[in-house]
Amino acid sequence: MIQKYLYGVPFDTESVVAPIPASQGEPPVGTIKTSEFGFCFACLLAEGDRVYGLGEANRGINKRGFVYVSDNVDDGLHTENKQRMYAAHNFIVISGQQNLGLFFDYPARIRFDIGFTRRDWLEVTCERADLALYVITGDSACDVVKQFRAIIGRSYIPPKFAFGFGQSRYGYKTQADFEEVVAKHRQAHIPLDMVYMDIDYMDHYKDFTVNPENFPDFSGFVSKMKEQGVRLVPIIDAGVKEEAGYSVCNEGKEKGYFCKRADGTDFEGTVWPGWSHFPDVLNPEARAWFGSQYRALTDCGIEGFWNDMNEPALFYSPERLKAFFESMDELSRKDNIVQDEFFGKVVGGALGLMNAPEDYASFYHDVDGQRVRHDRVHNLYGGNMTRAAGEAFARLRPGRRTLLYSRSSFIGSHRYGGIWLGDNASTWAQLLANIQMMPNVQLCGFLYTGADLCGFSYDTTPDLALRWLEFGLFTPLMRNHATDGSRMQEYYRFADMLPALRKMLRLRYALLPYLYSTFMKAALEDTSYFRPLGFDFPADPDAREVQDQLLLGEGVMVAPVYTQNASGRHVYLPEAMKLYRIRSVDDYDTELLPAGHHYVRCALDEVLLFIRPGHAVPVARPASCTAQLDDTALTLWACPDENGSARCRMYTDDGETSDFAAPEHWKVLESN
Ligand code: MIG
Repeated sequence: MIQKYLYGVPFDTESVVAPIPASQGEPPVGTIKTSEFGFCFACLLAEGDRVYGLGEANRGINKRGFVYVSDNVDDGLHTENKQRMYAAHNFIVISGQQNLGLFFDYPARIRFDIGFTRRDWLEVTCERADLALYVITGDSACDVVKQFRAIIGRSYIPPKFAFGFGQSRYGYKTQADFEEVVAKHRQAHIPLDMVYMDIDYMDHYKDFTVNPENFPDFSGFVSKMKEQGVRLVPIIDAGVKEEAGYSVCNEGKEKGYFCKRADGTDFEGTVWPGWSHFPDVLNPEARAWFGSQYRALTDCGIEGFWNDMNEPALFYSPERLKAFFESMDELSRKDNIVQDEFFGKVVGGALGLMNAPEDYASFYHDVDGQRVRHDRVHNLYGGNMTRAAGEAFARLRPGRRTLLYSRSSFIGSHRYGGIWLGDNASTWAQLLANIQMMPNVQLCGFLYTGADLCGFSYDTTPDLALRWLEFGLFTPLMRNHATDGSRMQEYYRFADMLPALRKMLRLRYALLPYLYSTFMKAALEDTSYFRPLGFDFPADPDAREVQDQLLLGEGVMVAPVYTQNASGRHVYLPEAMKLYRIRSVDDYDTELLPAGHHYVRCALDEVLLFIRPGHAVPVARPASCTAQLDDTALTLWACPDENGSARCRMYTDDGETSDFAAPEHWKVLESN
């Protein structure tokens, strides 16, 4: 059952699409306080309660024991102390004696104290008491999530090529750079479907332009790559460069489609292009206009994009930079400064220029003729940039699927695109974070997700590259991405690991019939792709505790190794399962393991896949790209039930059009 409670005058975030009448009175759980100082929901947590959700957030699958803040920020250092990330996914599921979902439909900063102040206490607070609270009760955590998914609308479905492997790096610049990356993958017999274009493909970081010297015939290049089975996927940033003569800038200014200062002039902030304007994607007209700009690239044959810097990130505003320089000027005239001045004004002043709350409070959106200050709707910005693109693709490429994912998001934008998990680092801790974030992100509706494999910042190592791939090969979005200046980490660079890396990438393609079917089921039936073990085995205390194994679709469990120099790991089996210890699609051993605790060997070049009783996994022959994949010639990996049979519900389609409903997409494969 879903109940909705309204407080004050909520901003219409459009997160929820189902019409739900508002209930009167108090919610069935917790206490609520509202005042001019804000809103507070509080309730007791029972000893055994797990708290799932919050999507893209720090720490474990069970969020208990920390404080999390939804206040979208461009912060690439995801250490355990951090409270906020790029996204606002304000949905939690409390699972224990009862199963309860809470969705706080609120567009600005909101704080979740989940057993941080007191272990037995949950408190959710925000500054203004204008919001909708959805309370969902159900028989199980799965049931609660399914009900939630049904009211927020169907998750975005990418084209099938997006389930292939994508190579990316901040720093690829010229046509020759991209050609080299493609050629080297092909030479090394590494499958490849996408190469990502980071900001250096643009002309001076101007959105929707392509550097004419580096790409003399861009359309020709796009189709040449496509002939080789490779899609080029360009990045689009939120900030539009201020430059006389740049048509996107001119038009946006003329039509009044950029965010404005209090005095009505166009707000300016600095990001990669230098001084930039921010399209007012909360205004439907401006959103349609910004979305239509993608046409410059779809007209060249581009079929996919990633949207970046859309929290929106602000390096600084001209006003604040000037004020900072003035205060430094003043300090520099002193003979000596006290340490408070050094740390407060010099260091703090410089760091405080970025993503400053004062800047977010200094510009406005135009929503239905109302002026809305940005900080009051801050968390909706990135998701509405994604929506701008998603809505535009429905016009520009009707009936076709377009690859799209975003860095910043809120629940609602899952209908228009996926997300990647932002700037992680090449550390083992971040591999675990990737594993732990996946189920929570997905229960918030974002099915098409993944993290930068190998890690984005710092230097990766060959073993981390391989171990991370051994998990990444199961994630819907599988992309290797790195920052400029870090160690080169294309998979073909790791001579000693190459045979194993290649086998793992080929394994991904072999598993695509299962992974794609699982994704489509999750999207079309509001079920899950990844989920915590506690969802299926809530009565099993050991299963509920598991923080580093995931159920994957109906029939599979994964247990990745995420520790350096480990050649095995502890695995908990809530039921008997068949272990496939895989070195490659043609080289694996199997073992039927009873329920219980096991130490399972898993050498560096092996991956563990567990199949549940009665289930089968269809396996294809690996291919060099998704277009080459033959999903008619399948073998079944299976764990028979007590009657000796195993099944898989398989989904196939053309991977390009949006006719999902046809019953002929489905068939049941059986092994006896
Ligand atoms: O300020 O475009 O998260 O994936 O490579 C950095 C350059 C801007 C941040 C993205 C990252 C991308 C990078 N961008």
